[in-house]
Amino acid sequence: MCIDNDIEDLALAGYEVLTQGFHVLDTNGDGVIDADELKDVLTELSEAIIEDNAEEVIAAFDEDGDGHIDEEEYDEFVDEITDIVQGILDDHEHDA
Ligand SMILES: [Ca+2]
Ligand SMILES: [Ca+2]
Repeated sequence: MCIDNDIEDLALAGYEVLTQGFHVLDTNGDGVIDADELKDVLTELSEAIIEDNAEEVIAAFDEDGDGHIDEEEYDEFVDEITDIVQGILDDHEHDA
């Protein structure tokens, strides 16, 4: 499934935003990250994911093709995301 790469790209993009550094999240430059700043970043990320990929993600994990993700399909989705994120973290540890 090509969706795997899309999800990996998204997970990587999110991870990269968080690892770009403190100053990227500290948008008002006051030296601390507050809840609003974190919320803004997470909102932007999730909006990008929702706008670009919601239908593709549904299609990729909707194994019985009914147009919805049921609980079983959801569990597989979470497993997949977990594997991808874990893979990214493992790679990162390798590089460090
Ligand atoms: Ca701040
Ligand atoms: Ca389904």
